[in-house]
Parts: sequence; structure tokens; C-alpha cells
Amino acid sequence: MKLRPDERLDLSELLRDLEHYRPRRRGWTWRRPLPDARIGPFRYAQVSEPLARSVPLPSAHAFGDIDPQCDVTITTEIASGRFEDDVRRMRMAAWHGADHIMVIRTTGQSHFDGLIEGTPEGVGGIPITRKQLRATRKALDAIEDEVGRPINFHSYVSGLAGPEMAVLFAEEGVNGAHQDPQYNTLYRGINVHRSFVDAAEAKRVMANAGLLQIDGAHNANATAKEAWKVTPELFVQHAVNTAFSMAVGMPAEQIALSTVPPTAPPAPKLRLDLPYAVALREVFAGCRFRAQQNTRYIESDTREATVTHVLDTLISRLTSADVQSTITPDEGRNVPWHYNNVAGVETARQTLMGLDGLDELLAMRRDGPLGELVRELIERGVLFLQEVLDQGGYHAAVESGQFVDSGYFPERRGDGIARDPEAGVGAGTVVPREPGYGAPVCSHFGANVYAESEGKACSAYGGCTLCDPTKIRYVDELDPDDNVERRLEAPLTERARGLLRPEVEKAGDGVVCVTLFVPDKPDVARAAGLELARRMGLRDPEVIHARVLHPAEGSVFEVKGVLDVALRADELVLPEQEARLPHAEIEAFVRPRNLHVVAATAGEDEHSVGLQEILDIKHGGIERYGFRCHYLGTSIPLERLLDAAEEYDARVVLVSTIVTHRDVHREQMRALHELATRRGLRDRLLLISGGTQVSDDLARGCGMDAGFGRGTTGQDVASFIVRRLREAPDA
Ligand code: Z97
Repeated sequence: MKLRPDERLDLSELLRDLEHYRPRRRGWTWRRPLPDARIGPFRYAQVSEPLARSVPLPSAHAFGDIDPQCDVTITTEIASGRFEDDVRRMRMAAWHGADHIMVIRTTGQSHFDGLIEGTPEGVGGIPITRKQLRATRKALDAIEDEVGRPINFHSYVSGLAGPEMAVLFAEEGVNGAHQDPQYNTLYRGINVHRSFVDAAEAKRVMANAGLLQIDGAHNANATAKEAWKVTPELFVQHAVNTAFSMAVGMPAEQIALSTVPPTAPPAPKLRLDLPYAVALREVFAGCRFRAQQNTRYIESDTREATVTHVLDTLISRLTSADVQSTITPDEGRNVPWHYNNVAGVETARQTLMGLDGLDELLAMRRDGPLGELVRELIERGVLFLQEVLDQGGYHAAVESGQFVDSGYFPERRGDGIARDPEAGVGAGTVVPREPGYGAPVCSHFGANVYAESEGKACSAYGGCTLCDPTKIRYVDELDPDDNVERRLEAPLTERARGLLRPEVEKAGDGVVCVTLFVPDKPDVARAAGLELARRMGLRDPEVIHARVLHPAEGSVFEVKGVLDVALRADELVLPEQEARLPHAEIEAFVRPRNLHVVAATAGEDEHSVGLQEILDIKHGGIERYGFRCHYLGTSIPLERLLDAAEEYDARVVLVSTIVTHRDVHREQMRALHELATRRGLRDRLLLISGGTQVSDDLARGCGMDAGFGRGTTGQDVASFIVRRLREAPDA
């Protein structure tokens, strides 16, 4: 399958012939760093190979559209609940710099005790069926060809079917997975013995298939009452999973600790979170670090979440991260939306690029509180482990509720998560292997007579599915109603008819979000906000974020609702976009003609920077083509502007209007047009306005010949002037 940047992903092609699809590689791929790189005008210390196609950060256009890529893997977690929607979101995220795509289930898949074929969407878009995995991996193959960088696909190995899932992932080219038996035990009520036995099997499969493993310690941060107090125990949680993984045969480089800076402002975040991050890297040197961003304290305010995530990323840069995970800023208020996946990725990328080379500039002081706190945390962690041993080991500690207690260890509140080692889902299902036990498959943990013989355990019959993929049985969806073909019927029919709807979660959902400020008390303002959204035509409006700006002056709301409108794309009137003329063509017209241009900011507007950039030769402005530019200055009365135009016999007036209060920019444009007409100059003069709030339509509506907004260059303006003057009778 091949993607074209100007075409949407063809879902029918994606689903075609999945039965014969095979992943192109196994295991995890890291970015390739470029030490000491020069990109555009800058030197970078922490970048990796560039992308073939991407969307640069918004400010990049000021630096020659550079798009440096940081040296660490960037994760986004995708959760639309439908794989056919996820793949489009993955493509967008990849263009914005994500190369690790975790597909989270909206329903805990660990609640199922076996693999699911068929694809009931009600199960939450779990990428657990072979079909879902294949379609996703196939899409990612095409996406990585498009952006020019390998993309890691990641999911979760948990629950009673964990080992089966690990095999499925190994067979289908999944590149990374969460695996931690403590997660099953503490959060999924699964029997502890069963969890560890399953983990041994799953980890062996993952190790052999090269999957990067992420542990589950972040869940203690996410569920603890006071997350910064759980830090001593996290050393032990990481240690249990890491030591167990190594004992099973997983190399340290394949083990990624899942770390989360535990606090958020107004807590003194750096003081609390940095020592923890430093201590972890010291204790677990040799392992990889997957830095997650804080979810525990984010609320519905996407701005607040973003600031916390910038600080989290700063901590990653001050310490280290091999994988920088991102959390969508809307995670605290709804199922993450497409554009918030991109927003989360961009927050990490923007921060990491801004912090490039931090350790060349700064060193952490270990002789002050940082050193003391690092030592204190490690001591508390060691004491916690000692208490586990004193209690009689891990099982006893879990039974007594030693984990996720809200005291700052050794303080105890007695509210930890307690689990009876002999109870839970799957209790009593662990059976010791008989002497002579055998399973003729590879990557199987523990005693196995087949593995003791020469060659592979599966050689007697020509290979297990891990060695011979032709033996894999592909089962298509079984549910006649809830399957991808049925789900796609309506969206694909609409797409074929050229219909467009807004969306944020799933194709055709029609969901939009509006921001309203209502000047009244919070409860009145909220009710008004909802009613206003209803009157805008939004169905089922819901306040997804509210913030009091002042208890009496008003509140701001973000309201989501369904806009049940489908537009025909071919009926839309698109603004004509004329291509820029080549520099040489502009110059060839302008130089011999002695063309004068008069320019100023009008009325009471002092903002001249944008205009200077359009004029000045040093900014690549129109002077370079030989225009004779007369810049009159700022806040120039319109009369004077036209006096100068007359004096120089100018052909063009450039007027910049940034200030828009009370629509003064529109008034100025209209007045300029009327005045020029009254003075008999209008036919000979091109009147062009510019400004951040100016658009071509708006300017023309106010009598100008053209308007130019944000992002305009001298070449744009010059191209317009040349095209129009060519048509003039005296051309
Ligand atoms: C992250 N946002 O970035 P099930 N195993 C472990 C887990 O942590 C999880 C599962 C399995 C988070 C991921 C929460 N973590 C989301 C160690 C989930 C999920 O669907 O409950 O079976 O498995 O890490």
C-alpha cells in the first residue's frame, strides 16, 4: 500500500487481502541520532535523522521551514476505539513527529480471559484481534514510508490471556508492549501466582521477538491519593518487574521503566520530581527510560495540562529519556481527540527542540538539596524492599496492603491495595509441570523436553508460528453487525459523495467545540453557555471545560456538541490561490519601469514590523525587485499617504493595519478607498492592505484591491502587483 500526501488513506485498500499481510520486521527500532548537526541556521546537539515529510512546528517558517527531529522516540497514545479511525490519526501524528504509537483499549482488555477474534466495537476498539493488529501494522508500514522513519506499534500484554497476546504480538510485528504482573495483581484483581507465571511466559516471548517492554509503575502514580508520596515504593515496583524480566532472559536494553514526574503546579514540581527522576536513573542504570507525562493532576484545562507536560519534558531533558510519552491535553475531560494527539506530540517536540543541548549549558548541583533528596529517596526505597522481605516476601507484602499506601514510607496510613495471594481471577489455575513436560514451540518459558533436544523446539514439524508464519491462521471478523465493513458503510458512502463533516473522535461524529465567555455568575453563565450552544445549532451540548475568571464578571466555557451538517466539498467556493511568480520574472517586470510604492501604517497604528518585512531588502521584501519604496512611518493620516502617492506618481499604496479595536482597520481601509476615489487617484493606484487580522476577502470588501494576512512575504505582494500592473493599459 502506498500513500500519497495529497490523498486520504484508502481504508478499502487497507482492508484488502489482510489475510496475506506479513509485517516487514520484528522488534523495536530507535531513532538514529545525528551528533552535532547543522539544520538551517542552527547547530543542534540532540537531534536525529530528519523526516522525508512532516508538518514543522508553527514558528519554523521564520527559520526557513526547518523541521529538526529530537533524538528521543516520541509516543502518542491513540484511543478512538475504532482501528479504522485510529490509523488516520496515526498518520497525522506521524507527520507531527510521533514514532511510537500506543493503542490503548477503552475497556480493560485484561477483563477477558482469552483472545478475541471477531471485532466487537463494544469491546472498545481493542487492537487485540489479528485483523486489527494487521490492519494497523499495514497502515503504519505505509505511513513510515511516507514520513521516512520507522514507527513502533505498541500495545498491552495483561490479563489472563497475556501469554497468548504476547505470541500474537510477536507474530504480527507489534514492536513494544506494557507487561508487568504487578498491574494484573494490583489493578485487575488477577491472582498473583497466575500473574507471575503468565508474565514469565509473556516476557520470554517478548524478549525473543525484540519488543520493548514498558512496566506498570506509572499506575501507582496515577492512582495514589498523593502521588509524590508513593515514590519510595516505585523503586521496588520497578525492581520487581526488572529483576523478574531479567531472570526470564530479557536484556536490560529491552526493559523500559515507566516513570512519571508525580506532581503538578502549584506543587513545587521541580523540587519534588527532579530528585525522584535522578535517583531512578542512578539505581536502574543500563535500563531504558520511558518518561510519561503527568495524568494524576490534569483537569479539564488543556492549557494547564500543557504547561505541566512542558515541565515534565524539562525533567526528561535534565535527566534522560529514551522514549518521551505524551498525554493528550484533553485526557482529563474526554476521550482524546485527533487534534489533541497532535497537540501533545507537538508540546513534547517543541519543548525538546527548545531545550536542545541543555546539558552543555547547565549541570545539576548535587551538593545541595538535590543530592540529599536523591539519597533520601533511595534509602526509603531500600527500606521499603527490606520491609517486603521482613514480611516474608512479595506475596505477603501484597497481602498486607504494603503497596500504594498513601503514607510517605516509612509512614503508613493502612490504606494500601491488599490482595489475598490465594484469591483473585484465575486463582488455583497454576499447575506444576510434570517431569517430562513438553510443548513443541519456541520462546516457551521453563522446563520443556523439546527445547532440550538439538535445534529448535519446533524443528520436528518444520516450525511453530513464530518461525513459520505460513502456519498462522487468520480469522476474519465474526460479528455480522459490529465489524469494520459495516461501520465504514456510512462514512465511506459519504466520502464517495464528497460529503464533509467535522470530526474529533470517529469518522462522521460531527462533534465540534466552541469557546464562549459569558459575563455573569458561574451557574448562570454555564446555563447560558449551554443554551447559546444549542441556539448555534449544536445537538447535545455539554460543558467540557469551565473556568471562573471572576465570580461576578464572568466565566469562560468550552462546550462540545454535535453539528449535524454534511457539506458537499465540490460546492464550496475556494479562494483562488495564485502561485507566486518567480523572483526573476518579478524583477524583469519591475526594474525597467521605475515603479514607486508608498507605504505606512495608517491612523493611530504604531505596528510597523510586518510592513517593514514586506518592504525591506534585508527581510527579502519587495525592494529587492527594484520597487522604489517610500516608507512614510507609523500612524500616518490617510491624506498624507495620498499626498505622497501623488508626489511620487506611485502606482501602489501599502497600508498596514494591525489595530482592530472597534473595527478601526475596516474603517481605515474604506476611508482610504473613498478618499483616493474623491481625489481621482483610485484608477491609477493599487491599494493594498496588510495585517494579522486582514484577509483578502475582508480587504476587498472594504474597497482595497487586495489584502494580505499572517505569513505573507514580499514575493506574495510583488507577485500580485506585477500581475495587476501587467493588465494595466500602460503596462
Ligand atoms: C501509559 N497512559 O502511557 P488492560 N499493562 C499495564 C498498563 O499500564 C496498562 C495496561 C496493561 C498509560 C497507559 C494505562 N495503562 C494506560 C502495565 C494500562 C492495559 O487494557 O487493562 O488490559 O491493559 O502507560
